[in-house]
Amino acid sequence: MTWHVLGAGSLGGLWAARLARAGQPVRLLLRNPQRLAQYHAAGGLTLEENGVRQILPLSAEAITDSAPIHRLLLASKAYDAATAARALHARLAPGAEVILLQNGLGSQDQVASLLPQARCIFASSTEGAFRRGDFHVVHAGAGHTWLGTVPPSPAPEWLGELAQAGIAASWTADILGRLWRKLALNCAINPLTVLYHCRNGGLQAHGEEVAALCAELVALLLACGQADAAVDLQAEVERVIAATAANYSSMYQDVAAGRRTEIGYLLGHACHEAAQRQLALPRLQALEQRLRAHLGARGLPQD
Ligand code: NAD
Ligand code: KPL
Repeated sequence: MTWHVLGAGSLGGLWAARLARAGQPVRLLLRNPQRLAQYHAAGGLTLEENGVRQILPLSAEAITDSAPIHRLLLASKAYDAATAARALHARLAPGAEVILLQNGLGSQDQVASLLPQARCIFASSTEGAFRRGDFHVVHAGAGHTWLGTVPPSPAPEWLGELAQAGIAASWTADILGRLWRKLALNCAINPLTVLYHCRNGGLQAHGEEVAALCAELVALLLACGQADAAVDLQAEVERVIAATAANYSSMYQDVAAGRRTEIGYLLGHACHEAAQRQLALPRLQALEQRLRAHLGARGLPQD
């Protein structure tokens, strides 16, 4: 079974390169024929790990091709996932499996409703990768990927292919809990690093604010039926801040580089879910407003 991978960015490129190196059939799905021509001119996808660069001439095609897709890894940003799903709708075979590798929440449901013929598998990953340039991916930090469906279902047999390819992954019956927990961590850390213009460790000077946000996030998780994701949230946030003290958060890096953030699927989703439940979370709502204003002042999308 061919692994179709959209897009050829950081995580998509990392998975595609690893699967192909393990002998799995992989085809990259590129935005249009021009992008495909650029890919061919680059000679393939470059994966850089531990300072070693390897060019992998993976097969690729434009998303506008017509061959049916049976297994898709959708590895776009959350705000691009629905557009990509619409573009691929006609190509997805009945019963196709679609792995949704988006951070945050909200995009998975959008895609699942656009692709009723597919089995959508949600993923939450702690891998670290970035793009050094077009079709050039750097694996910056080993992590783990959790996969599962809503409602829970048995693991697919290809899970073993991931292990053979060196992709550390586990199947979970509680993928929503995993996604909510990561969303809560991101909401407690990332926006403040943008507003205080600091590394994650800089938040140690704002302990009270972090604690107050964690208390509201716990209230939200409980209201959303995510009690397991709420356990010891503040302690884990403090652990992550200490363990990643020298790092800039992903949202900080996006803003610094003038890139769109995934705010709509992180803090925006949290505030939306609170509003749906008429749950007053003043700190979180004020944080969302401050962050949106900050993004707007820099000419960046506020959603
Ligand atoms: P990325 O921007 O590096 O890659 C996304 C790719 O998708 C880009 O190459 C883009 O051109 C492509 N794309 C988007 N729409 C497309 C379309 N319609 N047709 C073809 N290609 C399309 O993003 P990323 O860092 O790989 O992140 C993907 C998701 O994984 C995000 O939600 C992110 O938060 C999450 N994540 C990333 C990391 C990481 O270390 N990079 C870690 C954990 C989670
Ligand atoms: O995932 C992160 C990010 O930067 O996006 C951490 C390190 C957990 C900070 O929220």
